[in-house]
Amino acid sequence: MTTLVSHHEIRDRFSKAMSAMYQDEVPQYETLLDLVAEVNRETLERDPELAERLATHDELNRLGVERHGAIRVGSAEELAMLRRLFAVMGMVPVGYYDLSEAGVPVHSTAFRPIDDEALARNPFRVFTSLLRLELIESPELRERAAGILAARDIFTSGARELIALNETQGGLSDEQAERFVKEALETFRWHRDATVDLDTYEALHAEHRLIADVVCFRGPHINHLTPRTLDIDEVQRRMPAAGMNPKEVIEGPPRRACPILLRQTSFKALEEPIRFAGDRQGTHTARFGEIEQRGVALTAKGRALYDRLLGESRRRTAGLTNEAHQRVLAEVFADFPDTEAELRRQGLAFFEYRTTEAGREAGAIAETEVEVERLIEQGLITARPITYEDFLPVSAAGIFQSNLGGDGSEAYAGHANREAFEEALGAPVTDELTLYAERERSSLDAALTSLGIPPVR
Ligand code: OOG
Ligand code: NI
Repeated sequence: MTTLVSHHEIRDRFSKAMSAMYQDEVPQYETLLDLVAEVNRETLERDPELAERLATHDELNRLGVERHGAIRVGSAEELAMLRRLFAVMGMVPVGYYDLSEAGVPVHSTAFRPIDDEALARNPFRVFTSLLRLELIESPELRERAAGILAARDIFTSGARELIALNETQGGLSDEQAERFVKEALETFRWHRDATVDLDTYEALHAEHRLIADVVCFRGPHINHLTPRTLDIDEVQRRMPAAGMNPKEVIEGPPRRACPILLRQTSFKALEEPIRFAGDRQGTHTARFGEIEQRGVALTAKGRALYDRLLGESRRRTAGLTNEAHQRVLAEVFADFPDTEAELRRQGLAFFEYRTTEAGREAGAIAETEVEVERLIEQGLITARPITYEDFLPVSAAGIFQSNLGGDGSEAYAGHANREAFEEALGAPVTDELTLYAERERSSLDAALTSLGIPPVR
């Protein structure tokens, strides 16, 4: 019998190997990691309460390892194989994101771990986009792109073997896992040589920069990695002095007492030298570094309010500097409750419940009709915000665009097509709201049961 290492162990090793490779390839990313670590350290020193809270909820461990990456692929076969590759690391497709509306001809999912323990260990996620060739207008160019994509194999034969082995064995041995990490990493490596000549690159580039990025290279180079910061405003402020060129505005909600969803910014993509077929030199701009600050996951009701307020603010923020942009956002988001109790009472955000020491001592409670808020006030249970583990399509489009250059934000007529995406993927994507709701529900049931109260329905 082969002893298998856990999928989570493999994910942890892989994410570290990926980070080391990217620091090596993009030295500015290493600078960004240092800056984020410095700001996180200072934030925790300044706010011991936050430090304590993160520590008691298993969030401190993951802070240092936390990151996400992003890749873009060109065909159904590539996407389906990636699904099997990520499964080796306990990562499954969660969520469907349509970016065509924002003028980016892709749709996407995030491969990520889903259970609590796995998230606490290493929540590494990869935002994965599939190019929508059907949105290329010229049939001739569309066929050329499809032909180029069909001729490449973005996986090593070693990776393919180990992925199949994982499926038959239900996992990998330690030695196989080591090899897997090395072989899988090859898929995400940067290539200075394009597979096409400069003319082809330019034709595809003229159609959309992103199409050239996906089609003209041997593989889907990792295009950014993203550490998690506790104070994104401060990192954004310090970026220029550290030699980085930040994108204009921080995407997502404004700064809040109770952070919601996800805020993101990046340093802009670097222009890098490329050798094209036929030995001509050129450049390509794809790779950048991003940072994120995560807050509480919102319910469907909370998300609808977020989307409405963001929509309102957009009309007023066009072309503003980050400072002014954030001021407008703060004003508009005054309508979004900003205390945990209010977020809970109005059913806007997801929480995880636990019985406290006092609750355990109190034992069974006589009444059957008890309000959760009262139990919290009495100190019998606690509620903590469940971290949002996913992405935001409007923010993602902003990140795409600031790194693709130009504003190119004309919407494609093609709309969301989740069925086509799942067909290409070879599996349905998991609904993220269901995951948060289940986590909340089961934690509340357990807490109430421990107090002898029948679960509320
Ligand atoms: C993905 C951009 C989206 C995020 O964090 O929202 C993204 C890409 O540029 O491929 O990474
Ligand atoms: Ni990202």
